[in-house]
Amino acid sequence: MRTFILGTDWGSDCDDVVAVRILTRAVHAGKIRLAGVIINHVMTDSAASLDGFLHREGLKDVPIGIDKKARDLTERVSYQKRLAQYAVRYKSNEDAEDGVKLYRRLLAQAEDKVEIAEIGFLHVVADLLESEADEISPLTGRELVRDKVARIWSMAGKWDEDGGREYNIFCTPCTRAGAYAFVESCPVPVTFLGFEIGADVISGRGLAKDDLLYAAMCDHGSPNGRLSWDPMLADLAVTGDAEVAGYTAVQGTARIDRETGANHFTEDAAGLHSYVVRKYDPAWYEARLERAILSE
Ligand SMILES: [Ca+2]
Repeated sequence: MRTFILGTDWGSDCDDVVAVRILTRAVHAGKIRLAGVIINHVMTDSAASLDGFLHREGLKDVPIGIDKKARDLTERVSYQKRLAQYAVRYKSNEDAEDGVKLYRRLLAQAEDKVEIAEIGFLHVVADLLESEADEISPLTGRELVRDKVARIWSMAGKWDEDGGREYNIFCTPCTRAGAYAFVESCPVPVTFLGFEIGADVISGRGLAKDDLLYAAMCDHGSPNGRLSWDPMLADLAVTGDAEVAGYTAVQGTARIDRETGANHFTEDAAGLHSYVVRKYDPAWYEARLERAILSE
């Protein structure tokens, strides 16, 4: 079975919660295993709210890591307090392991290659790549990723124009530097799903009023659904095949401008990077996401 580690900027937008719903339903359906979640945007109730949601989703033993450096990111709380009420294992961020250490531990322990789905900022994965050998593993982070990661799926960038800019990359100097370092040094294939993919696709419209995901979306101010960047990345990653998930993949080499966060792309059949292009209209993806969100 394919194993995933999720990276998320859990907190500022509710599309991360929709994405986690898609992943937890995929776990229950026996499609994937979720080995851990690393939070890369730290707020007061980050770990507790994620733990609470995972427990309510029926996943009770997923380890949570967090960016202990928590550099220059803003606080915009919406659903955290509500979800934190259900926390069991992680009552505060102090209970969560450092994100890089958890990545290293999960990769060192993995018997088969895993995949990383990233629906937030890229600076913690970049820190993983730059990490040195330690008590967890004699391998550097780059060696661990090379040996233990099959592919990284990243919701980041804007690929329908040269010089496009997208939040997960340009948000702060920290995220820009992280995205730049990640793209330059990641030794395994990366599939990007850009801003343009989810910008007119709504998900989370068909939820029951007693669904905790619905409550979280209301807390965010999105009772009628939300744009679908992270859910579409989750669906693409779980599906594991761009064509089947409704996309054409463009292969090549991505580049990030460290100062502005602008992205560039050079097509190359041998490149390690790809970005996806939609094949269908928004309704096709909305129906697909609704099935993934509501499946038992
Ligand atoms: Ca996100």
